[in-house]
Amino acid sequence: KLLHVKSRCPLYPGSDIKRFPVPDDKVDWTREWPQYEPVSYTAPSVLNRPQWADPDIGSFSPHFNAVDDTVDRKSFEGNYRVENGKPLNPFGRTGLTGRGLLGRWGPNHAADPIVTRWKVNKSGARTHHPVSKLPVLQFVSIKRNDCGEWAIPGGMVDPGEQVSVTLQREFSEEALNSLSLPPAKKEETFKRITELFKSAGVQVYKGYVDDPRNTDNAWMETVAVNFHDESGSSVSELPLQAGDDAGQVQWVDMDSSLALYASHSHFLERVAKERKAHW
Ligand code: RP5
Ligand code: MG
Ligand code: MG
Repeated sequence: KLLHVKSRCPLYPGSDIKRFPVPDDKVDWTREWPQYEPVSYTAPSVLNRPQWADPDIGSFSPHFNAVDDTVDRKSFEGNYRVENGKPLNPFGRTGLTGRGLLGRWGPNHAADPIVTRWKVNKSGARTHHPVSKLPVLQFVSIKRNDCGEWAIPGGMVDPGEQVSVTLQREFSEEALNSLSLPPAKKEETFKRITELFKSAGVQVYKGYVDDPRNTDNAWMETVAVNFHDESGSSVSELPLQAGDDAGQVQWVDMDSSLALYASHSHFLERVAKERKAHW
């Protein structure tokens, strides 16, 4: 099992809260550790009860490990434990209890669209990496406004929403700025992007995300799907424009040295292997 690292980042994102330091050998819940004194933190933006957030535990006792009304509280990682009414992170201790910036107790489901094309030279021939000798893939990457890190343009699955819809919606919002396009452009963009996303895509990952927002009681999970523009003539032609929670957007060469948000480079590695591309 993966040893989460970003889920133990010393400073909790968007705050001045410091996590209780958890060494590698104390991550697993089965390791007894009476000295463990995690910090409790739930961001004011979550406590304000926006429509995407749960109430605090106490008066509220949702159905964990189940689809609760329209909210999917099942984990891709199997049944998680619930202790004193609170779900426990299946990947172990994080040094922080409560929900931090996450709205849901337990799993917070997201979807990550990995849109790729082959890198080509001026005459349109595929570019091969000098060391691996393999063709180089490029993916659409956004710069997150919250932390400034480059990432896949993913987002949360709305209650009851099909993952296929989330994938297309989040890509359109963050990489094509669909929310702010004039109506005519919006329709044209929607048509083009539906063309690419109507293919099933290749699912490369489904499960826990090592996200810096994770806590002992709330964590990110995702379905990462690759939509590949083989001929370079579908999305490649669409003008990229950052929108919603993205500050910048661009095609980025895929390489193992990329430092990306959360465990995103792990998902890209799967895409590279799948398509026999450079990594
Ligand atoms: C990551 O957070 C997921 O992999 C996904 O990319 C993202 C979803 O959160 P927001 O972009 O909506 O903040 O864990
Ligand atoms: Mg979004
Ligand atoms: Mg997002």
